[in-house]
Amino acid sequence: MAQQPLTVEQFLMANPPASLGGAGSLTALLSAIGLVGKTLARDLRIAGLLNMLGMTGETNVQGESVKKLDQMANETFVQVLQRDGVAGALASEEMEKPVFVTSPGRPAPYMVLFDPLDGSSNTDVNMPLGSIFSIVAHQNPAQPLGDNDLLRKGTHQLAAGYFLFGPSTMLVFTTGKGVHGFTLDPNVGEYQLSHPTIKMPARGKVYAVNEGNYEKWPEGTRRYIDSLKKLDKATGRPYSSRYSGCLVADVHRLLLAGGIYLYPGEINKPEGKLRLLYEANPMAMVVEQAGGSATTGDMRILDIEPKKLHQRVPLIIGSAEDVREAERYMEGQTALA
Ligand code: AFP
Repeated sequence: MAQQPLTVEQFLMANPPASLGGAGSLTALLSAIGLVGKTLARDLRIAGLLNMLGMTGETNVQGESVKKLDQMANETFVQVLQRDGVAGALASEEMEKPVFVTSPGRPAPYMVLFDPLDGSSNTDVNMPLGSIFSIVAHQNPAQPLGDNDLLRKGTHQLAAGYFLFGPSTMLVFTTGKGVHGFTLDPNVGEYQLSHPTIKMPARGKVYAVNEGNYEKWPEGTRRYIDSLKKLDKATGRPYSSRYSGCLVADVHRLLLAGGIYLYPGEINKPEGKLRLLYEANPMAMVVEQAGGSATTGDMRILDIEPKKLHQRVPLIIGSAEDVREAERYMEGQTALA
């Protein structure tokens, strides 16, 4: 009989992440996050039958119209992680303020920041969706948590990852010891190790960007994207354009096949669109752990000192050589005439 792949819990038992506030607590938190993913996978699969498509009629802190599935996903994260008691604070793309969780006599060592449903423009058209999470430590568990405690640099993340809701549901995460991918077997109800120790190719042949914003970009960014379309066999150009509207789906492709994703700054919006604490930071930790890079065009994402919970940053992420080349253009330097 074929060897049964490890489940997430078995994998974490065999490779215990450094835990705070008692052995196994980070494993318990990751397992609780796993339950969120299973619940979302179940509901997303039949969303059209649950009257869960369309809008709620509300607007979130980002000024975006809230989809019913955004709200459902956010509530699922909060309900499951509040119950667990190891997370002292929960911050989400869908919530203006964090939720603080107090468990009397049981200091909660972790804080979880998440994008409950990434790719909302895909919800009603059955296209790929994701969820993104970042786990950071409560620096002083004896003290009550405040809003500013969540403003931690990406290098302080203890773990980060995402769910990809595609043809299959995957959980991909890192605890700082490489990146591992698990596929959910809905018949068994377990995530099973399908992609151990993912290594990102140093260079790819694919780029992912919303070219509809081309006219809004600074000169360096335009020149870089133009350079990818040049006929140049030596450097594998032209690259193919692959943009799904879902950061998780696009970065997952790059993690396995190489290439680059960009949501760059714009002339009138230099901070770009994506959020630092629950989109850019966790995806940057995953990609760096797989050998790739993540930058604003000038600065390593994980070194940014956060100032606001819903702060936005330009994101250029992917294969190390591709990101370095993009940076050269964005710094105005031209690598290729
Ligand atoms: P939503 O989750 O708000 O739809 O945003 C998705 C996202 O953050 C990222 O997943 C996409 O790559 C990008 O924004 C899509 O943005 P555009 O629609 O402006 O291209």
